[in-house]
Amino acid sequence: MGWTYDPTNIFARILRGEIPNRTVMETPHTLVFHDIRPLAPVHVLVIPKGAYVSLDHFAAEGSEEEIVDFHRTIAKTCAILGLSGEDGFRAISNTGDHGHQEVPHYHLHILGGRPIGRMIE
Ligand code: IU
Repeated sequence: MGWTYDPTNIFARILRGEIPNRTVMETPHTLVFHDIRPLAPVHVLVIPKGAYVSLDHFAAEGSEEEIVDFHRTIAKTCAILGLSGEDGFRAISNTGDHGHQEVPHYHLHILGGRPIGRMIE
């Protein structure tokens, strides 16, 4: 598959420090920040720092180090934000046009702090 990364997308600009964000945590490979339009009491976005368009792009072409770091960071984020108990949370990755992805830099939404319901619209 060929993925073309647009370096002008808003999350690339956040990663370059051109736009501020409310950071939850950061590692050499991963950034977690609060969504500017939260849909739940907790709504954060986990993004790789590398130039990946989407979940499938990251899964196919991310290095093992990046992929492990990304997922360990999810676990740490859940602990920091109090989501690791039995109440749980939802993780979503909107992908492409059918998935209604608006920002073309891979991001995983993590939503919690209330029952999220069956689907997010
Ligand atoms: P997507 O539909 O999965 O691509 O959602 C993008 C998300 O990025 C959406 O929830 C926005 O509120 C969020 N967001 C943001 O946090 N900061 C921004 O500057 C912009 C979008 I633009």
